Amino acid sequence: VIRFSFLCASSQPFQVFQITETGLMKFHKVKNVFEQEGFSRQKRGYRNINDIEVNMSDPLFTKQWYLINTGQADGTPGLDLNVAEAWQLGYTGKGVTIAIMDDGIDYLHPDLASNYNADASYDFSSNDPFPFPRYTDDWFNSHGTRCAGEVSAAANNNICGVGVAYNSKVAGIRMLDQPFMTDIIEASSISHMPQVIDIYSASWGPTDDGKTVDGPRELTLQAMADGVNKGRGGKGSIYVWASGDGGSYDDCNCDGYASSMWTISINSAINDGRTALYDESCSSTLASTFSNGRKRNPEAGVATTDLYGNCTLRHSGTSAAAPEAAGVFALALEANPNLTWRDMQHLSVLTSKRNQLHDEVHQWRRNGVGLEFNHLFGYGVLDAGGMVKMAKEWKTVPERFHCVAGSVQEPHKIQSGNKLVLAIDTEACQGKDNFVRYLEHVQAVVTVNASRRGDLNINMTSPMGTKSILLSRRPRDDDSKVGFDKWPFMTTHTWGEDPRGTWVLEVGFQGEEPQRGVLKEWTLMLHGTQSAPYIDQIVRDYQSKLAMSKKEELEEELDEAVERSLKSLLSKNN
Ligand SMILES: *[C@@H]1O[C@H](CO)[C@@H](O)[C@H](O)[C@H]1NC(C)=O
Ligand SMILES: *[C@@H]1O[C@H](CO)[C@@H](O)[C@H](O)[C@H]1NC(C)=O
Ligand SMILES: *[C@@H]1O[C@H](CO)[C@@H](O)[C@H](O)[C@H]1NC(C)=O
Ligand SMILES: *[C@@H]1O[C@H](CO)[C@@H](O)[C@H](O)[C@H]1NC(C)=O
Ligand SMILES: *[C@@H]1O[C@H](CO)[C@@H](O)[C@H](O)[C@H]1NC(C)=O
Ligand SMILES: [Ca+2]
Ligand SMILES: [Ca+2]
Ligand SMILES: [Ca+2]
Repeated sequence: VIRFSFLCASSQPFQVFQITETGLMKFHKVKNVFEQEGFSRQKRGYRNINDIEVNMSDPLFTKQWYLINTGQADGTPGLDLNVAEAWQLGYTGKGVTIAIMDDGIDYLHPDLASNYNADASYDFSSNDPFPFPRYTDDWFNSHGTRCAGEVSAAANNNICGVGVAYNSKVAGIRMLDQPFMTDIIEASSISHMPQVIDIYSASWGPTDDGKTVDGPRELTLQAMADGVNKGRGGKGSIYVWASGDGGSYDDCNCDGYASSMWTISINSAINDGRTALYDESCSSTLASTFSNGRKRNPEAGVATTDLYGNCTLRHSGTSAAAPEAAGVFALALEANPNLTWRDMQHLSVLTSKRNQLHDEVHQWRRNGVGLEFNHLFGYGVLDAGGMVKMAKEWKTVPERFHCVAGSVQEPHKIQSGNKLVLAIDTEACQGKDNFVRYLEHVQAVVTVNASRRGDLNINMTSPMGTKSILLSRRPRDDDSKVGFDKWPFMTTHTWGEDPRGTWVLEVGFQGEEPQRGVLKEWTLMLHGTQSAPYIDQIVRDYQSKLAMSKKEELEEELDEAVERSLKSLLSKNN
C-alpha cells in the first residue's frame, strides 16, 4: 500500500490526511494518481565546508556563517567574508594587534586568553591596566568581549568559535563604562600605544536617536590626525568604525566619527544580503560586513565569545560588523605590513564585492571610473581573500594632496517645493602643487539653518555624474535653531574620479510641513592624488571586459554614462 500525505482545505484551515492510492481514487474529483520520483537540486554557489578544506574543532565554527556561509540559518550560500581563501594562503593575523575600544574584555576567557595582549591594554573608565568588564547581572557589559572574539578567538581549541584573524593579538581598551564620555577619555583611547596597536575598532558614537549631530571634539580630532600621520611608524593607525544603529531614521553623515576621512566606516548586511533594520546609510560608508536582524532563526546572529567563559550565537548590531572588518584588515596587514591607512581604504574600495547584497531603495550604481557602490553598503562586502592577494602585490599609494576646489559664501534661501541648486566649477588646483587629479575623499563643508533640520535633504553630483546623498531626511530631528555649522559632509562614492569640472549641490526639504531655511556656506574640499597607477589598471580591465563580453551583458553591466566617462578618462590618459 502506497501512503500519500496531502493538505486539504476544509472547515479547519489545514488538515493532514493519510490515505491509500485506492482510497484517493474514490474522491470524485481525483482522475489519476501518480507517484513522482525525487531527484536532487543544489543551491547555486553552494560551498561545502569540507570542499574548502577548513577543518576546525571549535563547536561554534559551523554556526559562524559570516566566516563561511554554506546556507546556515536560512542564509545565502557564499555571502560571507571569504576568510577561507585568506587562511588558505596562510594569513591568520599573526603579528598584528587589534584594540577593541569598548566596555572591557573578559581576558580570562579560555578562547581569548592566549591571544590577549595585556601590555597594549588599558582601562580608561577606571584608570588601571585591567580592562575587565564591570559585573552586572544582566550581561550589560558583554559587548567588548563579544567583539574581541570575532577578531581574535583562538582556532582549533574546542572552545566557542574562531576569530576572523585567529592568530592576531587583541587588546582591551575599556572606555565606555563611566557615567559620561569625555574628550580626554576618547582621545586617550584612540591614541593608546599607536606603535604597538595596529587597528582600533570602535562600535560607539553619538546617540543614534535620529536627531543628534555630533562628532569628535578638539583633543580626539587631534589624536585621530596624529594616529593616521604618526601611528604604526608613520604608516598610520587604522580606525574601524561602526556606521551606527539608528536605522532609516538616522544618517551616519551626522556622526562625525563614522563620517571622518580617517576612519573606515562599516555598515552591515544580514545573512540573506538585506540590510538590517537598524542600519544607517550615508555616503561616507566605505564597505560592509555582517550582523543579524530581521531573521527569527536563532542561529542567524553572530556567534562569538561571551562573558565569563561563555559563548553566544546572538551578538548583533553594526557593533558586530566593525570587529569583523578589523579582523579582515589584520589579515591584510599580515600579508603586507607596509600598508598605510590610505592603502587600506583603497584596498577596501577595490576588493569589496556587491556579492548578493540587495537594496531596492538606493540601487547599485557605478561611479565615473566604473567602481560599483551603494548608498547603504558602500563598495560592498569585504572580501578577505581578495584583499590579502591584492595587499601582497600592493605598492603604497602616491602622496595625498588637499585642494579647496571652491566655495559659495553668500546666503541662499531654501523653501519646500523649491530646491536650491548651486554649482562650483573647479580646476581642482591644477597648475599648483596641491593639484588633485584622482579623488579619494570629498568633503562638502556646509553651513545651513532650517525651520526643521530633519527635513533637510542634500545631494551633490560630481563632474563625472556621480550623485552622493550627503544628507537624507531624519524625521525625528526637529531642530530649528542650530542647523549645521561648517559641518563636513563626506562622500566616498567619487573615489578614483577626476574632480575637474562642475560640481552641483542640491538642497531641498522632504516632509509634510512646508519648511524654509538659509544655506550660508558650501565649501568643496578635494582629497586625493596626482597619479594613480591602479586607476589606469581598472580602465584597462574594463576595456578587456568590454571586448570580451557579449553585447547584451555589456549593456546590462555598463550603462551609457559609464562608457562615456571611461572613454573621456581614456582620452585624457592617452
Ligand atoms: C578534521 O580534524 C579532525 C580532528 O582533528 C580529524 O579527525 C579529521 O580527519 C579532519 N578532517 C579533515 C578533512 O582534515
Ligand atoms: C555562563 O558560564 C557560567 C560558568 O561557566 C555558567 O554557570 C552559566 O550558566 C553560563 N551562562 C549562560 C547564559 O550560558
Ligand atoms: C615593505 O617595504 C620594505 C621596505 O621598503 C620592502 O623591502 C618590502 O619588500 C615591502 N614589503 C612588501 C610586502 O611590499
Ligand atoms: C537662518 O539664518 C538667517 C540669516 O542668519 C535668519 O534670518 C533666519 O531667521 C534663520 N532661520 C532659522 C530657521 O533659524
Ligand atoms: C536627492 O536624491 C534623492 C535620491 O535620488 C532624491 O529622492 C531627492 O529628491 C534628492 N534631493 C534633492 C534636494 O535633490
Ligand atoms: Ca579595570
Ligand atoms: Ca575557539
Ligand atoms: Ca547615528
